[in-house]
Parts: sequence; structure tokens; C-alpha cells
Amino acid sequence: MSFPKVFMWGAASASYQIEGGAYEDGKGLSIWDKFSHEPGKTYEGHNGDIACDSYHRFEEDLDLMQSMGIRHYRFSISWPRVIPEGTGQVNEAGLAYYDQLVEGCLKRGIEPWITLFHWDLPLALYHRGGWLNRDTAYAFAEYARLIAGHFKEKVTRYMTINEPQCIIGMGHGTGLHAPGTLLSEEDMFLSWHHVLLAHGLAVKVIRDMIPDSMIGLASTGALAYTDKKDIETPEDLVKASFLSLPKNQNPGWYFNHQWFLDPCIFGHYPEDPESVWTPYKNDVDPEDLKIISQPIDFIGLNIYNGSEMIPKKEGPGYVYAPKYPGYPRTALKWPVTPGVMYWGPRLIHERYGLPVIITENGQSCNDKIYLDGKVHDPDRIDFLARYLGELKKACEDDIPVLAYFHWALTDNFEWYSGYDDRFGLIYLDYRDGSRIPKDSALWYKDVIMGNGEDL
Ligand code: GCO
Repeated sequence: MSFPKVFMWGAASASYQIEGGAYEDGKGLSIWDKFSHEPGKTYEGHNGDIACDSYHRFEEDLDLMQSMGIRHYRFSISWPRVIPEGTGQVNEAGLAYYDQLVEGCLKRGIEPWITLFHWDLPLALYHRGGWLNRDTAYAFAEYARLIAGHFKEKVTRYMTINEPQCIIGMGHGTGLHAPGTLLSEEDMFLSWHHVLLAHGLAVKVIRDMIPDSMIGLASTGALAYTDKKDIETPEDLVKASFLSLPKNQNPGWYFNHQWFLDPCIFGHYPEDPESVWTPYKNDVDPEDLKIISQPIDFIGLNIYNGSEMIPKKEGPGYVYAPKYPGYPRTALKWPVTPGVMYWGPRLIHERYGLPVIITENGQSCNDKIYLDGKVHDPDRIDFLARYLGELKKACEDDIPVLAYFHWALTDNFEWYSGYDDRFGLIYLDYRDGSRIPKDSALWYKDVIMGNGEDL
């Protein structure tokens, strides 16, 4: 079997990265509205005030999706657009925007997939302690109740949280992301725990309100891979994917799946001796872990790259492959490692036993408008052909992969890189907001039409 007949092909976006309309119709501020306006935080001071102006131009985006044959759209809701202060008063105008977006999807035959939290925390909640404050988790549950109640007749697919790894790791560890306030490891762990609690509470709320819903989350982190596929999963690959190195060997160690997925699926934090958070995990209330581990339907994976491993020269086992000078990289200098698209879903499925959805994958290119007025991006097409080819092999090996969402639908605000990095299938001319489908958009259309058979 190749891609299953019912495989779902989609594209993804996130509210702060595309919407703009930052101060319109009663929207409250988010931590990103504040952070992106602080000097030195983003590339050339770029911010999301206007972004792709999808707040006004979403119909164009949906038309383009429809013409590309994309039938699944993953977007996020801006919490402060619908509840400006994070709790309490609902902003009807904000909800009306998402009503139009959802209606626009449905009338074009596009299934909406809602991500509840893609990082734009209401600033008012940050001022009350943000994720360090346990109440934020309960505020999130109320926000989930609003959204699930409002959309229950129309939307059945939900993702709670996108990447605690970035929310906490970059928001409070490196400070490269909003809110950018550095916390001690102990407070980072506590904040992490509250994000997970928010997830669990929201799953329960959505499930109660929409029994036939499909609920997941979106995780990112280290994954290892190797060229060999026709063998049992090498233990070294499992270790490299799910065991932390000492922090001095891997400062970005919180980019891992196990500290997110183990509690959400197994109901306990991982056995991870080298992790700097291990000392704190025993303080956690077991009742919290019961909430956190509400059953979910799929694991969303945001996969961009992984670490290659090769068999040891002598004896059994695997070691990291050395990187040779000039190895393939994207415009953002991320390694191009297609093998992770086979092994990532496989490793995650073998560990957690749930179906997998690729909630993000793509590459940044230095796209530009050519003399002929088009945007040619052979680099992205080559990247996708390689990665999707590996995903197809995972399907052939019966790894239950249900869907693939390309990141991103359009170029957009790439966090601290501002508009300097382009991930879209659709080019955004930020001078006037016009959209130009890139060659990769046409290519992806063919992939969807053929259900990936030619990959
Ligand atoms: C992430 C986010 C996206 C990014 C994308 C490219 O994974 O960091 O979910 O918002 O824009 O991954 O960096």
C-alpha cells in the first residue's frame, strides 16, 4: 500500500504569522504584539501588525487553496482576538472572523483543522504570570469551551497546543521568542507542566462537547534516522530520539518529544536521567497527570529535520553521521534530511501506539519573482519530493500516517526572522499583499491529484 486512499493532504498556517488586523475590531494584545515591537527582537524590527493581511484577504487564500486541490486547512485561532483579556468578555467580532473563515472553508470543500494555541498568548494573562501561573491552564480550558461550543456543528478536528518546546524553550529558555523573559529551569518546568495541564483540560472539554471529534496536539523535537529500513528499529536510534544528552552537550535539549508526549500519552514524565528537569518531576501531583493524559486521537508532528546515524565501523550499534562540508541546507540553514520523514513517524508510532499526522513540514527558500513574473522554487519541490517520498515509504510499511500539512500555505511572519524567511507554497509580495502561487503550489496540486502515487 502507498498513501492510503483516504490520506488527507493539507496546508498549515498560524494566526499571528498571517492575520494582521492586530488592533482591529476589539482584538486584545498578545505577547507577540508586544515582543515584536521591542527593539532588536525580530529581523529588522518586523512585526505581525499586517502580516499577510489574511484578516481581510482570507477569501483569496481559500480560493487559492481550492484551486490547488487542498482539502484540509490547519489554522490557529488567536486567543486574544476572541477573548481580549484571556478570560471573561468574549469579542463577538473576533469570533465572527473565524465564522467567516470556517464557512469559507466549508463552502469550498475544505475541512478546517483548528489549532487552539500557536503562541499568541493574551498579554493580559502574561501580566498575571503567563504559563507560570496555573490559572492560565484553566483560562485555556474556558477558551477551548468557547471555541468547541461555538464550532461544534462545523469543526470536528482540533489541535490543542502547538509545540511547548518553542513556547517554553524559546519563550523562556533562549528568549528568542515572546515573551522572552528568562526563567530558571525549575520555573520553566513548572510553566511546561501548566501548558500540558492546559492541553489535558482542553481535550476533556472538546471531547465532552463534540464526542465525535478528532483531537491531537503538535509536537516537535529531536529525531534520529538511518538509511536502513528493512530491519528492526535500532536501539541507538530510539535512544538518540528519546533520551536527553547532558545540557552542556545539547543546550537546546528541550527540543524533544518525550517531555511532551510521555505525560500526554503515558501519564508520566519520562525516565530521562540527564534531563535538567528530572529533579522536579516527582513534585507533580498525580491528579494532574491524569488530566494531562486524556486519550487523544493522533499525534501531530512538525518535522523539518533530524540527525542521521550510521552503523558503527566496528561492532554493533549506531553513531551520529559526521556532517561533511557543504552538506545540503535550506535558506534558514536547516539540514535537509529526508530520512527523518520515514523514521520520525515510525519511531513516534512505535513508542506511543497512536496514528501520526504530519502537522508541519516544508523549507525556507530565497524565493523571488522572476523576469517572467512567476516564482520558481525548484529547491522546495526537490525537498518535498524527497520528504514525501520517505513518508510514502512509512505508509508502505504500515505506519498509520493519516495526513500531511505543508508548512506553510503562504509566506508569512517567521517569528524572530520576520519576513526574511519564506516557507509558503504561495508567494507573498509584502509591498502590496498580492499572492503568487509558486511552482511548488502547482507541483503539490499534482501530488494531491495523484494521491502521491508518483513520488
Ligand atoms: C514552528 C512553528 C511554525 C514555524 C515553522 C517554520 O514549528 O516553529 O509551528 O510557526 O513558522 O516551523 O519555522
